[in-house]
Amino acid sequence: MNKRRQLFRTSAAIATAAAAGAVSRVAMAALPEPVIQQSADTMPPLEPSTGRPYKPVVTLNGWTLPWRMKNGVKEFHLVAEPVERMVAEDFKAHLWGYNGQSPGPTIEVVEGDRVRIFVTNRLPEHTSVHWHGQRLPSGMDGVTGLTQPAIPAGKTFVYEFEARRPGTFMYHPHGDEMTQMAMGMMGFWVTHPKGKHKLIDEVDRDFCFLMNAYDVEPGSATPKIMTMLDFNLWSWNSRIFPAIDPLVVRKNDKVRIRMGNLTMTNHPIHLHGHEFLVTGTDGGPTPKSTRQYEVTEDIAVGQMRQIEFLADEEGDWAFHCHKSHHTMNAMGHDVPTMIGVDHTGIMRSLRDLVPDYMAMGERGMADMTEMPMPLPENTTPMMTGQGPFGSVEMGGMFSVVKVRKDQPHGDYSDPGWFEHPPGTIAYEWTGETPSAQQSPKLSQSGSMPLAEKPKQAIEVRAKARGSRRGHHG
Ligand SMILES: [Cu+2]
Repeated sequence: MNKRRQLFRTSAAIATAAAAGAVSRVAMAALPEPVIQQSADTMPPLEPSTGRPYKPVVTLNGWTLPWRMKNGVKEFHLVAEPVERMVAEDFKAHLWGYNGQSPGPTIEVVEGDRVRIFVTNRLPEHTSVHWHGQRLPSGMDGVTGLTQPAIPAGKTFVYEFEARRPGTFMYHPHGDEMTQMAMGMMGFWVTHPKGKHKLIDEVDRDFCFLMNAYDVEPGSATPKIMTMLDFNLWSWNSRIFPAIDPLVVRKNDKVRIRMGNLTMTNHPIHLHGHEFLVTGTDGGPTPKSTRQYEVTEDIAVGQMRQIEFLADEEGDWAFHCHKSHHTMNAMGHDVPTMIGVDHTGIMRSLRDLVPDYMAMGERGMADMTEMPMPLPENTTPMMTGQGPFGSVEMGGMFSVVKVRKDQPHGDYSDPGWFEHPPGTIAYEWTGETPSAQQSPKLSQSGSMPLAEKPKQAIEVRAKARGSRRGHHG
């Protein structure tokens, strides 16, 4: 038994003792023992051992909550609590979550299942759980003040309903939501169809993750909860690339990816090398007549989407949010654009004042990935991720769909980088290059960046190397 679980058990035991023996051991056994997850790794699918059969999902950098059957009811135990989440290697965030991680565990049930969820509140304030998108009795909808009293700190509430329609859902608090969701409280829910469903195909791999966003000052660990739009960490399941696991599939696998958006903005999610169908939305499976092939699907705030494709092209395929600022990490917002600004003169005078001064971004921001700049404790570089050809220059909401012909069925382990067949990689032209004809309009107007005088004085802020990350200038 791990330390954390031991602690929980001990505190549960103390709580029992404090109630002057009112709660017997038998009563304690009335609750399923909470299962706590220590790892931020992608856990293998949890094959159902009881209840109706289904093909389980794989939660990216996450896991599925085990349950127990009690008199035909599927019982789960969620524990809302402060957690330490590894958002990236060497970057720990102090979040709130469920059962040891943020997001909480995925809950998987089958259409028609009777579900009972015990929610124990170990947060310093009250909470509730809203089962986003489900058909259920109004009093089970989890809206603090409207459909139930809040779950006070230290108390356990019980939710019970039938999972009436199959599809992709989420759960999150509905009480002090701004704080609790900014702190990472959310989880995924999948209701599998009972038997064959004419709109829900069987797939070989079924992935899911939530989109979330945090504002964590470089060097600190707790998100700023008042931030409304200017987040600096755009994450999938509270992980940022390159710490988001790849989606590993076997060539010709039929693949489903389920996503939910609990950030404050929309995310156009883009897949390379394949076309997909949107097979499910908030309302469940889409009618087949409405499906069209896409390579990008915009997912609005509070929405869930399912996409499906046949992975018939081998390779390492980028899969990411198409808002380019969402594939960045720990970014400062007040960095001026320096492209085309010649620092040469000013560099000399600035180096007299600040010996370590570095000019940033005069050729674009790609230099950032190669800059050996010391970072403060507990943060992560802005654009990283080493690929086989150098830096991927990405962070945030980015992963790789790895399609391999020799990936064993049901094996999710990382096969490494794709070995491209000879003659299939973009290559450098080494012959003659005819001198480019410059557009007459451009040369007349003299609008090349370096030739243009800035209309306003450009403010250049100098900071010594090793100063707080994200404020380069
Ligand atoms: Cu995005």
